Amino acid sequence: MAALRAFKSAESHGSEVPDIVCYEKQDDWGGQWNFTWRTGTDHYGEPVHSSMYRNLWSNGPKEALEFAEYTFDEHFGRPISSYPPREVLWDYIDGRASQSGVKDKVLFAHAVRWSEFDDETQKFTLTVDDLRHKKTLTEVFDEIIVSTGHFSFPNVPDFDDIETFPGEVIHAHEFRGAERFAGQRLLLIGGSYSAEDIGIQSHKMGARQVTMSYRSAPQGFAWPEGVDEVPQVSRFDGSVATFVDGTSREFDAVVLCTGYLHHYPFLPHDAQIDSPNNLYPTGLYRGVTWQANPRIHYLGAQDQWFTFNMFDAQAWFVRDLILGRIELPDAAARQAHIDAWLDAYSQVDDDPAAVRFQADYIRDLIDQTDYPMFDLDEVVDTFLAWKKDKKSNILTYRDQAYRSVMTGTMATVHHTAWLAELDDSRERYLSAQPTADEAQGA
Ligand code: NA7
Repeated sequence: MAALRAFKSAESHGSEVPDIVCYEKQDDWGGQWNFTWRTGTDHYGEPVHSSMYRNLWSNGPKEALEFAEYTFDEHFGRPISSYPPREVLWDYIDGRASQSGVKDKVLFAHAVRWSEFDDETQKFTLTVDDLRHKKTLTEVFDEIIVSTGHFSFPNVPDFDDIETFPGEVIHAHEFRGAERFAGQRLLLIGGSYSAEDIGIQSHKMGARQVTMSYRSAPQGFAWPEGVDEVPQVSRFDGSVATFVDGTSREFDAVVLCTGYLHHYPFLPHDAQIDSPNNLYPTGLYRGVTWQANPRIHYLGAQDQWFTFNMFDAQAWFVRDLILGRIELPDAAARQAHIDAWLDAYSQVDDDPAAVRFQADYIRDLIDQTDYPMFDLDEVVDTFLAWKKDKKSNILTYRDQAYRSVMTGTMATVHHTAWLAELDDSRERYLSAQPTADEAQGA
Protein backbone atom coordinates (compact mmCIF):
# COMPACT_ATOMS: atom_id res chain seq x y z
CA MET A 1 0.00 0.00 0.00
CA ALA A 2 2.93 2.32 0.74
CA ALA A 3 4.49 1.59 -2.65
CA LEU A 4 1.23 2.18 -4.50
CA ARG A 5 0.74 5.43 -2.64
CA ALA A 6 4.33 6.51 -3.36
CA PHE A 7 3.97 6.06 -7.11
CA LYS A 8 0.56 7.71 -7.06
CA SER A 9 2.05 10.70 -5.28
CA ALA A 10 4.75 11.06 -7.97
CA GLU A 11 2.11 10.75 -10.69
CA SER A 12 -0.10 13.39 -9.13
CA HIS A 13 2.91 15.74 -9.12
CA GLY A 14 3.26 15.29 -12.87
CA SER A 15 5.79 12.44 -13.11
CA GLU A 16 5.40 9.62 -15.52
CA VAL A 17 5.27 6.35 -13.63
CA PRO A 18 5.70 2.80 -14.91
CA ASP A 19 2.90 0.28 -15.26
CA ILE A 20 2.34 -1.26 -11.85
CA VAL A 21 0.66 -4.51 -10.94
CA CYS A 22 0.21 -5.48 -7.32
CA TYR A 23 -0.49 -9.16 -6.66
CA GLU A 24 -2.27 -9.78 -3.35
CA LYS A 25 -2.95 -13.29 -2.17
CA GLN A 26 -5.80 -12.29 0.15
CA ASP A 27 -9.25 -11.08 -0.95
CA ASP A 28 -8.60 -7.60 0.42
CA TRP A 29 -5.63 -5.45 1.28
CA GLY A 30 -4.25 -4.58 4.71
CA GLY A 31 -1.85 -7.54 5.00
CA GLN A 32 -1.31 -8.32 8.66
CA TRP A 33 -4.21 -6.00 9.57
CA ASN A 34 -6.62 -7.93 7.37
CA PHE A 35 -7.95 -10.14 10.15
CA THR A 36 -9.25 -13.61 9.46
CA TRP A 37 -10.73 -16.15 11.83
CA ARG A 38 -9.07 -18.86 9.76
CA THR A 39 -5.86 -20.58 10.77
CA GLY A 40 -3.66 -22.99 8.82
CA THR A 41 -5.00 -22.79 5.29
CA ASP A 42 -7.54 -20.40 3.86
CA HIS A 43 -10.55 -20.95 1.61
CA TYR A 44 -8.25 -21.24 -1.43
CA GLY A 45 -6.04 -23.81 0.30
CA GLU A 46 -3.29 -21.18 0.70
CA PRO A 47 -1.32 -20.71 3.93
CA VAL A 48 -3.14 -18.09 6.04
CA HIS A 49 -1.13 -14.89 5.92
CA SER A 50 -2.21 -12.80 8.89
CA SER A 51 -1.12 -13.41 12.48
CA MET A 52 -3.71 -10.90 13.72
CA TYR A 53 -5.99 -11.79 16.63
CA ARG A 54 -9.46 -10.56 17.43
CA ASN A 55 -8.61 -8.53 20.51
CA LEU A 56 -5.41 -6.95 19.30
CA TRP A 57 -4.93 -3.28 20.09
CA SER A 58 -1.91 -1.37 18.89
CA ASN A 59 0.92 -2.13 21.30
CA GLY A 60 2.72 1.14 20.55
CA PRO A 61 1.28 4.66 20.45
CA LYS A 62 -0.31 5.51 17.11
CA GLU A 63 1.65 8.79 17.23
CA ALA A 64 4.78 6.72 16.51
CA LEU A 65 3.40 5.11 13.37
CA GLU A 66 1.36 7.96 11.87
CA PHE A 67 1.82 8.64 8.15
CA ALA A 68 3.44 12.03 7.55
CA GLU A 69 1.15 12.76 4.61
CA TYR A 70 -2.13 11.26 5.82
CA THR A 71 -2.74 11.97 9.47
CA PHE A 72 -5.17 10.45 11.95
CA ASP A 73 -6.88 13.86 12.15
CA GLU A 74 -7.41 13.84 8.39
CA HIS A 75 -8.86 10.34 8.46
CA PHE A 76 -11.06 10.47 11.56
CA GLY A 77 -11.84 14.19 11.57
CA ARG A 78 -11.33 14.40 15.32
CA PRO A 79 -8.78 13.33 17.90
CA ILE A 80 -8.83 9.67 18.95
CA SER A 81 -6.90 7.79 21.61
CA SER A 82 -3.29 6.66 21.30
CA TYR A 83 -3.79 2.87 21.18
CA PRO A 84 -6.55 1.97 18.74
CA PRO A 85 -7.77 -1.59 18.26
CA ARG A 86 -7.04 -3.42 15.01
CA GLU A 87 -10.28 -2.51 13.16
CA VAL A 88 -9.56 1.17 13.69
CA LEU A 89 -5.99 0.91 12.43
CA TRP A 90 -7.14 -1.09 9.43
CA ASP A 91 -9.66 1.65 8.73
CA TYR A 92 -6.86 4.23 8.77
CA ILE A 93 -4.58 2.42 6.33
CA ASP A 94 -7.52 1.45 4.14
CA GLY A 95 -8.72 5.07 4.14
CA ARG A 96 -5.40 6.39 2.92
CA ALA A 97 -4.96 3.84 0.17
CA SER A 98 -8.59 4.19 -0.93
CA GLN A 99 -8.25 7.97 -1.02
CA SER A 100 -5.31 7.53 -3.42
CA GLY A 101 -7.50 5.58 -5.82
CA VAL A 102 -4.95 2.80 -6.24
CA LYS A 103 -7.16 -0.21 -5.65
CA ASP A 104 -7.45 -0.85 -9.39
CA LYS A 105 -3.71 -1.64 -9.45
CA VAL A 106 -4.27 -4.62 -7.16
CA LEU A 107 -5.13 -8.08 -8.39
CA PHE A 108 -6.68 -9.68 -5.32
CA ALA A 109 -6.70 -13.45 -4.77
CA HIS A 110 -3.55 -13.73 -6.90
CA ALA A 111 -0.71 -15.77 -5.41
CA VAL A 112 2.76 -15.36 -6.91
CA ARG A 113 4.23 -18.83 -7.28
CA TRP A 114 7.63 -18.19 -8.76
CA SER A 115 9.86 -15.53 -10.14
CA GLU A 116 12.62 -16.15 -12.68
CA PHE A 117 15.22 -13.53 -13.54
CA ASP A 118 16.81 -13.50 -16.99
CA ASP A 119 20.35 -12.07 -16.84
CA GLU A 120 20.31 -11.26 -20.53
CA THR A 121 17.05 -9.34 -20.73
CA GLN A 122 17.30 -8.18 -17.10
CA LYS A 123 13.62 -9.02 -16.69
CA PHE A 124 11.60 -11.17 -14.32
CA THR A 125 9.03 -13.66 -15.45
CA LEU A 126 6.44 -14.21 -12.74
CA THR A 127 4.16 -17.21 -12.51
CA VAL A 128 0.97 -16.25 -10.71
CA ASP A 129 -2.15 -18.19 -9.75
CA ASP A 130 -5.46 -16.41 -10.10
CA LEU A 131 -7.10 -18.22 -7.18
CA ARG A 132 -10.70 -17.23 -7.93
CA HIS A 133 -10.69 -18.21 -11.59
CA LYS A 134 -8.25 -21.10 -11.19
CA LYS A 135 -5.93 -19.84 -13.89
CA THR A 136 -2.15 -19.69 -14.00
CA LEU A 137 -0.64 -16.59 -15.60
CA THR A 138 2.86 -15.53 -16.54
CA GLU A 139 3.85 -11.86 -16.72
CA VAL A 140 7.13 -10.06 -17.36
CA PHE A 141 8.42 -7.24 -15.13
CA ASP A 142 11.48 -4.99 -14.85
CA GLU A 143 11.46 -4.58 -11.09
CA ILE A 144 9.95 -6.37 -8.11
CA ILE A 145 8.93 -4.88 -4.77
CA VAL A 146 8.49 -7.60 -2.15
CA SER A 147 5.87 -6.36 0.31
CA THR A 148 4.80 -9.59 1.96
CA GLY A 149 6.25 -8.78 5.38
CA HIS A 150 8.02 -11.21 7.65
CA PHE A 151 5.65 -11.94 10.51
CA SER A 152 3.65 -14.58 8.69
CA PHE A 153 5.62 -17.83 8.60
CA PRO A 154 5.93 -19.08 12.18
CA ASN A 155 9.22 -20.21 13.69
CA VAL A 156 8.28 -23.54 15.27
CA PRO A 157 11.18 -24.96 17.33
CA ASP A 158 11.03 -28.41 18.86
CA PHE A 159 11.06 -29.12 22.60
CA ASP A 160 11.90 -32.48 24.13
CA ASP A 161 8.83 -34.70 24.45
CA ILE A 162 6.40 -31.89 23.62
CA GLU A 163 4.44 -34.49 21.67
CA THR A 164 3.40 -36.01 25.03
CA PHE A 165 1.58 -32.77 26.01
CA PRO A 166 -2.13 -33.68 26.01
CA GLY A 167 -3.52 -30.15 25.64
CA GLU A 168 -3.52 -27.69 22.81
CA VAL A 169 -0.16 -26.51 21.37
CA ILE A 170 -0.35 -23.63 18.88
CA HIS A 171 1.94 -20.93 17.54
CA ALA A 172 1.09 -17.26 18.09
CA HIS A 173 0.41 -17.10 14.33
CA GLU A 174 -2.68 -19.26 14.95
CA PHE A 175 -3.83 -17.43 18.08
CA ARG A 176 -7.15 -15.67 17.40
CA GLY A 177 -8.43 -14.82 20.86
CA ALA A 178 -7.80 -15.55 24.53
CA GLU A 179 -11.36 -16.27 25.66
CA ARG A 180 -10.74 -20.00 25.28
CA PHE A 181 -7.98 -19.82 27.92
CA ALA A 182 -10.34 -18.62 30.67
CA GLY A 183 -9.77 -20.71 33.78
CA GLN A 184 -6.74 -22.43 32.22
CA ARG A 185 -3.05 -22.62 33.06
CA LEU A 186 -1.24 -21.31 30.03
CA LEU A 187 2.42 -21.63 29.03
CA LEU A 188 3.77 -19.07 26.56
CA ILE A 189 7.21 -19.88 25.18
CA GLY A 190 9.14 -16.77 24.09
CA GLY A 191 10.24 -13.51 25.61
CA SER A 192 9.13 -10.81 23.18
CA TYR A 193 6.06 -8.91 21.98
CA SER A 194 3.87 -11.91 21.20
CA ALA A 195 4.44 -13.50 24.61
CA GLU A 196 3.90 -10.18 26.36
CA ASP A 197 0.67 -9.31 24.59
CA ILE A 198 -0.90 -12.77 24.41
CA GLY A 199 0.05 -13.08 28.08
CA ILE A 200 -1.80 -9.97 29.19
CA GLN A 201 -4.70 -10.67 26.79
CA SER A 202 -5.09 -14.09 28.41
CA HIS A 203 -4.94 -12.54 31.87
CA LYS A 204 -7.62 -10.03 30.79
CA MET A 205 -9.82 -12.84 29.51
CA GLY A 206 -9.59 -14.80 32.74
CA ALA A 207 -6.75 -17.30 32.37
CA ARG A 208 -6.09 -18.90 35.77
CA GLN A 209 -2.33 -18.71 35.42
CA VAL A 210 -0.04 -17.33 32.69
CA THR A 211 3.57 -18.49 32.63
CA MET A 212 6.02 -16.99 30.15
CA SER A 213 9.21 -18.87 29.46
CA TYR A 214 12.18 -16.86 28.15
CA ARG A 215 15.31 -18.14 26.43
CA SER A 216 17.63 -15.13 26.75
CA ALA A 217 16.27 -12.66 29.26
CA PRO A 218 13.04 -12.01 31.16
CA GLN A 219 10.89 -9.14 29.92
CA GLY A 220 10.90 -7.84 33.47
CA PHE A 221 7.54 -6.10 33.64
CA ALA A 222 5.65 -5.78 36.91
CA TRP A 223 3.24 -8.57 36.02
CA PRO A 224 -0.13 -8.75 37.73
CA GLU A 225 -0.86 -11.62 40.08
CA GLY A 226 -1.27 -14.84 38.16
CA VAL A 227 1.29 -13.88 35.49
CA ASP A 228 5.01 -14.54 35.78
CA GLU A 229 8.19 -15.47 33.92
CA VAL A 230 10.36 -18.56 34.13
CA PRO A 231 13.46 -19.61 32.18
CA GLN A 232 13.59 -21.80 29.07
CA VAL A 233 11.66 -25.08 28.90
CA SER A 234 13.98 -28.06 29.00
CA ARG A 235 11.38 -30.80 28.44
CA PHE A 236 7.78 -31.88 28.67
CA ASP A 237 6.36 -34.92 30.39
CA GLY A 238 2.67 -35.05 29.61
CA SER A 239 1.10 -31.88 30.95
CA VAL A 240 4.16 -31.00 33.05
CA ALA A 241 6.87 -28.71 31.66
CA THR A 242 10.27 -28.59 33.31
CA PHE A 243 12.45 -25.49 33.01
CA VAL A 244 16.23 -25.16 32.88
CA ASP A 245 16.31 -24.04 36.54
CA GLY A 246 14.90 -27.46 37.47
CA THR A 247 11.43 -26.20 38.46
CA SER A 248 8.33 -27.62 36.81
CA ARG A 249 4.65 -26.73 36.39
CA GLU A 250 1.52 -28.29 34.99
CA PHE A 251 -0.31 -26.63 32.06
CA ASP A 252 -3.54 -26.90 30.10
CA ALA A 253 -2.34 -25.20 26.90
CA VAL A 254 0.87 -24.00 25.23
CA VAL A 255 1.36 -21.10 22.81
CA LEU A 256 4.70 -20.89 21.03
CA CYS A 257 5.54 -17.17 20.90
CA THR A 258 8.80 -17.97 19.19
CA GLY A 259 8.73 -15.43 16.38
CA TYR A 260 8.68 -15.71 12.61
CA LEU A 261 10.89 -16.69 9.69
CA HIS A 262 11.96 -14.66 6.71
CA HIS A 263 10.41 -16.87 4.06
CA TYR A 264 9.62 -15.91 0.48
CA PRO A 265 8.63 -19.10 -1.32
CA PHE A 266 8.00 -17.26 -4.61
CA LEU A 267 11.70 -16.30 -4.93
CA PRO A 268 14.77 -18.44 -5.54
CA HIS A 269 16.92 -18.79 -2.42
CA ASP A 270 19.63 -16.50 -3.75
CA ALA A 271 17.06 -13.68 -3.78
CA GLN A 272 15.57 -14.38 -0.34
CA ILE A 273 16.57 -12.61 2.86
CA ASP A 274 18.15 -15.08 5.24
CA SER A 275 18.37 -13.27 8.55
CA PRO A 276 17.13 -13.30 12.10
CA ASN A 277 14.48 -10.70 12.91
CA ASN A 278 16.63 -7.61 13.42
CA LEU A 279 16.97 -3.93 12.53
CA TYR A 280 19.40 -4.42 9.64
CA PRO A 281 18.99 -7.71 7.78
CA THR A 282 22.06 -8.39 5.66
CA GLY A 283 22.02 -8.20 1.88
CA LEU A 284 19.88 -5.07 1.54
CA TYR A 285 21.26 -1.76 0.32
CA ARG A 286 19.66 1.01 2.41
CA GLY A 287 17.62 -1.71 4.03
CA VAL A 288 15.51 -2.18 0.90
CA THR A 289 17.36 -3.03 -2.31
CA TRP A 290 18.72 -6.53 -2.78
CA GLN A 291 22.47 -6.19 -3.14
CA ALA A 292 22.88 -9.26 -5.36
CA ASN A 293 20.15 -8.07 -7.75
CA PRO A 294 19.14 -4.43 -7.27
CA ARG A 295 16.00 -4.92 -9.34
CA ILE A 296 14.51 -6.63 -6.29
CA HIS A 297 13.37 -4.44 -3.39
CA TYR A 298 11.96 -5.36 0.01
CA LEU A 299 9.74 -3.09 2.13
CA GLY A 300 9.44 -3.59 5.87
CA ALA A 301 11.99 -6.38 6.16
CA GLN A 302 13.39 -4.96 9.40
CA ASP A 303 12.24 -5.62 12.92
CA GLN A 304 10.14 -2.66 13.78
CA TRP A 305 9.92 0.16 16.25
CA PHE A 306 8.70 2.51 13.57
CA THR A 307 6.20 0.85 11.24
CA PHE A 308 3.83 2.57 8.79
CA ASN A 309 5.91 5.73 8.41
CA MET A 310 9.08 3.66 7.95
CA PHE A 311 7.38 1.68 5.17
CA ASP A 312 6.53 5.02 3.56
CA ALA A 313 10.12 6.28 3.79
CA GLN A 314 11.26 3.04 2.19
CA ALA A 315 8.58 3.09 -0.50
CA TRP A 316 9.39 6.68 -1.50
CA PHE A 317 13.10 5.79 -1.71
CA VAL A 318 12.50 2.66 -3.81
CA ARG A 319 10.11 4.60 -6.04
CA ASP A 320 12.77 7.22 -6.71
CA LEU A 321 15.39 4.58 -7.45
CA ILE A 322 13.01 3.01 -9.97
CA LEU A 323 12.11 6.40 -11.47
CA GLY A 324 15.83 7.17 -11.80
CA ARG A 325 15.56 10.20 -9.50
CA ILE A 326 18.08 8.58 -7.17
CA GLU A 327 21.18 7.08 -8.67
CA LEU A 328 22.02 3.50 -7.70
CA PRO A 329 25.72 3.31 -6.75
CA ASP A 330 27.86 0.46 -8.09
CA ALA A 331 28.03 -2.83 -6.18
CA ALA A 332 31.22 -1.94 -4.27
CA ALA A 333 29.86 1.41 -3.08
CA ARG A 334 26.59 -0.24 -2.08
CA GLN A 335 28.46 -2.89 -0.10
CA ALA A 336 30.56 -0.23 1.65
CA HIS A 337 27.33 1.53 2.62
CA ILE A 338 25.76 -1.70 3.92
CA ASP A 339 28.93 -2.47 5.92
CA ALA A 340 28.97 0.99 7.48
CA TRP A 341 25.36 0.59 8.66
CA LEU A 342 26.00 -2.93 9.93
CA ASP A 343 28.95 -1.56 11.84
CA ALA A 344 26.77 1.14 13.39
CA TYR A 345 24.15 -1.50 14.19
CA SER A 346 26.76 -3.65 15.96
CA GLN A 347 27.24 -0.76 18.46
CA VAL A 348 23.54 -0.78 19.39
CA ASP A 349 23.35 -2.29 22.86
CA ASP A 350 20.01 -1.29 24.34
CA ASP A 351 16.46 -0.38 23.36
CA PRO A 352 16.89 3.43 23.33
CA ALA A 353 19.91 3.03 21.03
CA ALA A 354 17.87 0.67 18.84
CA VAL A 355 15.03 3.20 18.49
CA ARG A 356 17.54 5.95 17.61
CA PHE A 357 19.24 3.67 15.09
CA GLN A 358 15.94 3.10 13.30
CA ALA A 359 15.14 6.84 13.44
CA ASP A 360 18.53 7.61 11.83
CA TYR A 361 17.85 5.00 9.17
CA ILE A 362 14.48 6.58 8.32
CA ARG A 363 15.93 10.11 8.32
CA ASP A 364 18.58 9.00 5.85
CA LEU A 365 15.88 7.70 3.48
CA ILE A 366 13.52 10.67 3.77
CA ASP A 367 16.41 13.10 3.19
CA GLN A 368 16.62 11.78 -0.35
CA THR A 369 12.97 11.99 -1.39
CA ASP A 370 10.01 14.37 -1.25
CA TYR A 371 8.34 12.43 1.58
CA PRO A 372 7.52 15.03 4.26
CA MET A 373 10.25 15.03 6.91
CA PHE A 374 8.90 14.82 10.44
CA ASP A 375 10.45 15.25 13.84
CA LEU A 376 12.00 11.82 14.27
CA ASP A 377 13.63 12.82 17.56
CA GLU A 378 10.23 13.60 18.99
CA VAL A 379 8.99 10.18 17.88
CA VAL A 380 12.01 8.64 19.61
CA ASP A 381 10.93 10.47 22.78
CA THR A 382 7.41 9.07 22.33
CA PHE A 383 8.83 5.55 22.11
CA LEU A 384 10.92 6.10 25.23
CA ALA A 385 7.90 7.43 27.14
CA TRP A 386 5.90 4.40 25.94
CA LYS A 387 8.57 2.07 27.28
CA LYS A 388 8.44 3.88 30.60
CA ASP A 389 4.65 3.59 30.73
CA LYS A 390 4.91 -0.14 30.08
CA LYS A 391 7.46 -0.53 32.84
CA SER A 392 5.30 1.31 35.31
CA ASN A 393 2.16 -0.70 34.50
CA ILE A 394 1.83 -3.24 31.73
CA LEU A 395 -1.96 -3.35 32.15
CA THR A 396 -2.59 0.40 31.89
CA TYR A 397 0.00 1.69 29.41
CA ARG A 398 -2.63 1.64 26.66
CA ASP A 399 -4.71 4.16 28.61
CA GLN A 400 -2.06 6.87 28.18
CA ALA A 401 -2.33 9.64 25.58
CA TYR A 402 0.34 11.21 23.34
CA ARG A 403 0.65 14.25 21.14
CA SER A 404 0.88 13.82 17.38
CA VAL A 405 4.25 14.77 15.94
CA MET A 406 2.56 15.41 12.60
CA THR A 407 -0.31 17.68 13.69
CA GLY A 408 0.35 18.63 17.31
CA THR A 409 -3.05 17.16 18.23
CA MET A 410 -3.27 15.65 21.69
CA ALA A 411 -4.84 12.19 21.72
CA THR A 412 -7.98 11.70 23.75
CA VAL A 413 -8.20 9.37 26.71
CA HIS A 414 -10.34 6.47 25.51
CA HIS A 415 -13.79 6.22 27.10
CA THR A 416 -13.00 2.80 28.58
CA ALA A 417 -9.77 1.55 30.11
CA TRP A 418 -8.11 -1.19 28.02
CA LEU A 419 -8.43 -3.76 30.78
CA ALA A 420 -12.17 -3.20 31.09
CA GLU A 421 -12.92 -2.93 27.35
CA LEU A 422 -14.18 -6.24 25.99
CA ASP A 423 -15.64 -4.91 22.75
CA ASP A 424 -12.84 -4.06 20.33
CA SER A 425 -15.06 -3.08 17.41
CA ARG A 426 -14.54 0.11 15.43
CA GLU A 427 -18.17 1.03 16.11
CA ARG A 428 -17.75 0.80 19.86
CA TYR A 429 -14.37 2.55 19.74
CA LEU A 430 -15.76 5.52 17.83
CA SER A 431 -19.01 5.66 19.79
CA ALA A 432 -19.74 8.79 21.86
CA GLN A 433 -16.65 9.45 23.89
CA PRO A 434 -17.22 10.74 27.40
CA THR A 435 -14.77 13.37 28.62
CA ALA A 436 -11.53 12.19 30.17
CA ASP A 437 -12.91 12.98 33.64
CA GLU A 438 -16.06 10.96 33.02
CA ALA A 439 -14.06 8.05 31.60
CA GLN A 440 -11.95 8.03 34.74
CA GLY A 441 -15.04 8.07 36.88
CA ALA A 442 -14.57 11.60 38.24
P1 NA7 B 1 10.12 -11.72 18.03
O1 NA7 B 1 10.08 -10.33 18.51
O2 NA7 B 1 10.97 -12.03 16.85
O3 NA7 B 1 10.60 -12.63 19.26
C1 NA7 B 1 10.71 -14.02 19.18
C2 NA7 B 1 10.90 -14.57 20.57
O4 NA7 B 1 10.93 -16.01 20.49
C3 NA7 B 1 12.20 -14.14 21.23
O5 NA7 B 1 11.96 -13.83 22.59
C4 NA7 B 1 13.06 -15.40 21.12
O6 NA7 B 1 13.99 -15.56 22.15
C5 NA7 B 1 12.02 -16.49 21.23
N1 NA7 B 1 12.49 -17.76 20.68
C6 NA7 B 1 12.84 -18.04 19.40
N2 NA7 B 1 13.22 -19.34 19.30
C7 NA7 B 1 13.09 -19.86 20.55
C8 NA7 B 1 13.34 -21.13 21.10
N3 NA7 B 1 13.82 -22.15 20.36
N4 NA7 B 1 13.11 -21.33 22.42
C9 NA7 B 1 12.65 -20.31 23.19
N5 NA7 B 1 12.40 -19.08 22.73
C10 NA7 B 1 12.63 -18.86 21.42
O7 NA7 B 1 8.69 -12.29 17.70
P2 NA7 B 1 7.27 -11.90 18.32
O8 NA7 B 1 6.30 -12.84 17.68
O9 NA7 B 1 7.30 -11.82 19.78
O10 NA7 B 1 6.99 -10.46 17.78
C11 NA7 B 1 6.87 -10.27 16.37
C12 NA7 B 1 6.96 -8.84 16.03
O11 NA7 B 1 5.72 -8.23 16.32
C13 NA7 B 1 7.97 -8.05 16.80
O12 NA7 B 1 9.24 -8.16 16.35
C14 NA7 B 1 7.41 -6.64 16.71
O13 NA7 B 1 7.88 -5.97 15.58
C15 NA7 B 1 5.93 -6.85 16.63
P3 NA7 B 1 15.39 -14.75 22.19
O14 NA7 B 1 15.04 -13.43 22.81
O15 NA7 B 1 15.85 -14.65 20.75
O16 NA7 B 1 16.25 -15.61 23.02
